[in-house]
Amino acid sequence: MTDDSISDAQQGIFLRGSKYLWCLPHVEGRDVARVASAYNVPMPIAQTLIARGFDSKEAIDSFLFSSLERDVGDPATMSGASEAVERIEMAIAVGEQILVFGDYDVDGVTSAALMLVALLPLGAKVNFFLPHRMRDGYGLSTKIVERAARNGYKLIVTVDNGITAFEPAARARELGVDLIITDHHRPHDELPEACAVVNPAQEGCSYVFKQLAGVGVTFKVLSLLYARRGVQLPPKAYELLLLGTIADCGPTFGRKSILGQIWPQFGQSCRKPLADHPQAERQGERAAAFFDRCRLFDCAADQCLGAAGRCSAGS
Ligand SMILES: [Mn+2]
Repeated sequence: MTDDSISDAQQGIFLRGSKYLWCLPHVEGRDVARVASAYNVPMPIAQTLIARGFDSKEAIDSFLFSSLERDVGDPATMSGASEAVERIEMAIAVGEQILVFGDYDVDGVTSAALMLVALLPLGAKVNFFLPHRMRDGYGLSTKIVERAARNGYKLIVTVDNGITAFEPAARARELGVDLIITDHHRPHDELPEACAVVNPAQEGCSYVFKQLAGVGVTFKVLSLLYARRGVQLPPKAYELLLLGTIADCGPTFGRKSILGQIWPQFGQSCRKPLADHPQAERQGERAAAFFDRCRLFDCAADQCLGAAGRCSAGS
């Protein structure tokens, strides 16, 4: 913020960082103390919770202690998810070749990896294509569809892209290649013609949480597939979900739906490092340590995986 706006700020706490002057919203000291003692969390965490609107017991409980049963939306309520699952099941049953078409950013890479990690153990004949940032550009193209058809693919599943792939969808139809679109970007008024379009942002989709990353949408389709088979997703699926989610849309990470999906499983892979955390004994401190790790993780993911998409393939 600029110095001019400081005088406008009615109340609040100012903190001077190395680059910015931060204005923290004013919250009642009494409320901060009450939340800090009720949840056994440090005062700054209590202050942040209240400042961000988590001021009732229900809101704080839901944020800090989400559960899969209580807080996670049913994937069957996501428009197109059932159709997508049925088409993928058919491809597995008859041994059709499936091409997963991803994206070059962290969300797109983890979405494609998640598809493979989940479909390969089910016996799917599945391969992936990640576009080259410069050579292929973003999103499914008619060129890729034509190449996939030439190489014998009968089903293309887009992840983290495809919601505006009108021409590629029409070309796939002409070539007898079925297309499933899974995406989280904002749709246009019309949708591409495809076997199934899964995107919580599309009109009429009743799935409750609209801000899923691409990897979150991929996860919901796969969790429906696995639920219908009565089996558990591989643990790796949750790590990829976490990685893609925090790298793609940090601000929505921590919303109860996302946290609810990944907390129990990620808790397992984090158990050792968190147990090593000197102050990780109590729930609130575990949560704080968890978010610290996520911030680090976010940077690392963007730096390492995001950078990979900017590099030339080299030799
Ligand atoms: Mn994305």
